[in-house]
Amino acid sequence: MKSGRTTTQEFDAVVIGAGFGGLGMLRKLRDELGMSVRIYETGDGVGGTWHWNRYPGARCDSESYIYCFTFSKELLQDWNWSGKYPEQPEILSYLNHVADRFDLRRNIQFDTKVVSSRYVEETNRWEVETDTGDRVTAKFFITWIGCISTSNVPTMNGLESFEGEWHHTGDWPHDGVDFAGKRVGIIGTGSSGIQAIPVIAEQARSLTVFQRTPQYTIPARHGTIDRKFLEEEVKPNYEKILEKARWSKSGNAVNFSERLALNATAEERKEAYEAGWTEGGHKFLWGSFKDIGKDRRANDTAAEFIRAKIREIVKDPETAEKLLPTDHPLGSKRALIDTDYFETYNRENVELVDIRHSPIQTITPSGIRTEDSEFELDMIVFATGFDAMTGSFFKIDIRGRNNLSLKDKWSEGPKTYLGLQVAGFPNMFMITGPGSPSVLSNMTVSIEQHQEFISDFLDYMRANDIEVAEADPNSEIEWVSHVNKVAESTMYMLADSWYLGANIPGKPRVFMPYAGGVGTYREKCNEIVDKGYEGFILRA
Ligand code: N01
Repeated sequence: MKSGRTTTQEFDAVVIGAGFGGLGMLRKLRDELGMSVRIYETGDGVGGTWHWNRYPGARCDSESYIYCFTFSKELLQDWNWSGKYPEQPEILSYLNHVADRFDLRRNIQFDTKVVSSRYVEETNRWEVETDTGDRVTAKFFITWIGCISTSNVPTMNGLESFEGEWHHTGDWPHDGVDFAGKRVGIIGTGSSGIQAIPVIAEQARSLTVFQRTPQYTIPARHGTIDRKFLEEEVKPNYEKILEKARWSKSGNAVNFSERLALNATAEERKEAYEAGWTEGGHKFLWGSFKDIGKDRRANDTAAEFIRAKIREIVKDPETAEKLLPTDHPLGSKRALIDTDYFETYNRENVELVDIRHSPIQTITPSGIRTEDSEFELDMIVFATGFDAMTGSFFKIDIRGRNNLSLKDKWSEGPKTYLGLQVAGFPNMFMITGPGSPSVLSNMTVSIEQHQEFISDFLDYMRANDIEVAEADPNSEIEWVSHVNKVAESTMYMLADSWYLGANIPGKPRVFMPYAGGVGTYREKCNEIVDKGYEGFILRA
């Protein structure tokens, strides 16, 4: 335990995490409901994901004008993003600006990890303990611990013997990493890897990419934001744009195509895919054909278009062949957009190693040995992802009614009602927990919807003298079954991905987020509210 503070205080609500989720929750509960709130934050600053993920090339893939808080009209009008997609340093500045502008820091205790939180039936309060010795109680316990924040450094023989530096993208040194003159190896080609690879390649002496699964990725066409678009189309129409995003499938204000790839001619398909590739970003998927996400034959037409692009871009045919994704449909893993990812393999200083066919055997003091080669490296970058959605919960000893631990309750996969509450854990709320659209959407839209839902719920409880709110176990069973059923009809079930826990050895294979879409989910939540918070057990 860290030494220093030891306090015993009482709050209306304790919130974990000072990222987008925690900051907005604090503002709502404190400034709109007049509650006493304490946020505990492990880091030494605000930002959450954007505080930790400082790897080169880190940025969000929702367009910047829609990746923001929307509770303040003035903030929306005042803040000017510089990039089409917001980059990590700018998102962090934005969150610092929000924390200062709305005077949020005074309710945040930084450098403090919550180690346990226990519901005490007799008092109807949560007892929260931290690694700094704080023991506080709160009526409401609210988690914003990030869906993708527990870094996964896979167990690899010999890592402790490596004499160079190694880093994980999700836990990147805050004062940066110097690649100059270094032989760098990177393991992983997911969202983080494909962003970092082109940037590291430009700075390092050499870059060796250890790839297990080739990826589909579309050019992002990132650049500075179109000022005219921002000033003339976005800012005067913000409310309309935001409303569209809130009721959309993915939390973005875009138009989805109504056309079917299987009804189009080969030429029409090529034209649509070329247009999407040229415009770039996720519009390649949304704007081309609606059956890509539902019908494997339609999906194959888009997948084959991307494979042809890879063959066209990558000059060395052997490298191009290794980069071709063939073992899973397009969009079955997290959809990716990139800047010069495939082009990077044309650089003299970049080498691609296929570890699916020649797996890593061991890390040696001077590099990495695969089954058929040895690579001398000065640095290893792990872009190997996260123990997503549940990993961060399990780092805290969370106990509900009858001392039931969340870890035990979720031993076969997470069980929640709406991704908001867990039966047996009264007055505990999760912002974008498992079972909500969260990671399948523009996060800020999903986060704000949960902040509003929770805040309205607590207000309703107060107005109606309700002391305890808890998910009904039957509603939880029905919701989990609905989440599974919706997932079954998607491409997501056809790949090994972190959505299914497949990246963590021993993790139950359960599809964790809700794939029904942000708008549908919002509608369900609203119906539940209209029926007096149906599915929740409410007690005076
Ligand atoms: O992690 P990932 P990530 N040996 O799990 C490989 C969000 N995000 O950090 O595919 C060898 O996607 C693994 O291989 P495979 C976003 O939601 C968003 O990149 O499992 N390789 C894969 O290539 C995203 O989905 C943004 O075969 C191993 C890679 O490591 C989520 O965060 C940017 C391995 C991990 O990919 C996570 O992305 C960044 C092993 N033992 C992140 N274990 C944007 O908004 C894993 N791999 C743009």
